Amino acid sequence: MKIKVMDDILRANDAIARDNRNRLDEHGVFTINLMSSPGAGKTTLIEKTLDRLGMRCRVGVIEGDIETSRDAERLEGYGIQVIQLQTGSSCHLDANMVSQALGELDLKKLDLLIIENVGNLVCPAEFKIGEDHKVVVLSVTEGDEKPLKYPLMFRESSLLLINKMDLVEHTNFNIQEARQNALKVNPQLEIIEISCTDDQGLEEWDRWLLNRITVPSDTPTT
Ligand SMILES: Nc1nc2c(ncn2[C@@H]2O[C@H](COP(=O)(O)OP(=O)(O)OP(=O)(O)O)[C@@H](O)[C@H]2O)c(=O)[nH]1
Ligand SMILES: [Mg+2]
Repeated sequence: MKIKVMDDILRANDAIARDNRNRLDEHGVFTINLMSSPGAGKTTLIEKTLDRLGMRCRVGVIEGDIETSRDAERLEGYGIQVIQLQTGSSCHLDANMVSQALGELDLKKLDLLIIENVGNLVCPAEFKIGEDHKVVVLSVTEGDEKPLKYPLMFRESSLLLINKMDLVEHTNFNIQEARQNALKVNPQLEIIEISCTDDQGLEEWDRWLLNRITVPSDTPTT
C-alpha cells in the first residue's frame, strides 16, 4: 500500500515536471538540476559559472534550501534573476515548488536556468522538476565509494563533477576508484574533475554548458 502512495505521488509530480519542461522549452531555456550532499560546492560552482559565463548568456537561478535565503543572498551582486525556495521540512525540491518559482521568473529573458537542489545525496534524485539534465557534484572529501552507496543520484545524472580537486592530495580519495564506481552505476555518465578554488576543469564545464545552451544572436546579456 505504501508503495502505491509513493507511485501516485511520483506520477503527479512527473505530470507537473512535464509542464515545467514545456514552459522552459517554449522559451528556449536550458535547465539543469544541480544536486549533491550539503557543502559539496554547488553554490560556489554557480558563482564561478556566473563569473565565467554571465556575459555570454542570460542565467537565472532557483535556490532550494530547507531554511534561510543565504545561498540566494550570495548571488545578489550578480544582478541576475534569483528565486529562493525554502522547503521547510522537505529534503528535496519537487516539481510543484519549481512551478511556483517559474511563475516568478521572466523566462523570456533567460538562456540558462540553474536549479540548486537541497543538499542531500538521496531524495532530490527521486523527483523530476522539469530539468533537461541532472548534474551531480561529488567533492573529494566525501569518499570515492559514494556512487556505490547512493547510486540513484549518479544513475539519474548526465554529468558528474568531482569537485575540490585542489584538496585531493590531502585525502584518501582515489580518483580512478571514484570514476569506476560512478561508471559501474551509470556507464553513460560524463565526468569532469574540477576545483572551484583554482579553476581546474572549469573550461570543460563551460564547454559542456555552452554546447547545450541556445543563445539568440541578438540577445543583450545584461
Ligand atoms: N577547497 C575547496 N573548497 C571549496 C571548493 N568548492 C567549494 N568549496 C568550499 O566548500 C564550502 C561549501 O561550499 P558551498 O558552495 O556553500 O556548498 P553547497 O553545495 O552549495 O552547500 P549547501 O547549499 O549547503 O548544500 C565553502 O566553504 C566553499 O568555499 C573547491 O573546489 N575547493
Ligand atoms: Mg548551496
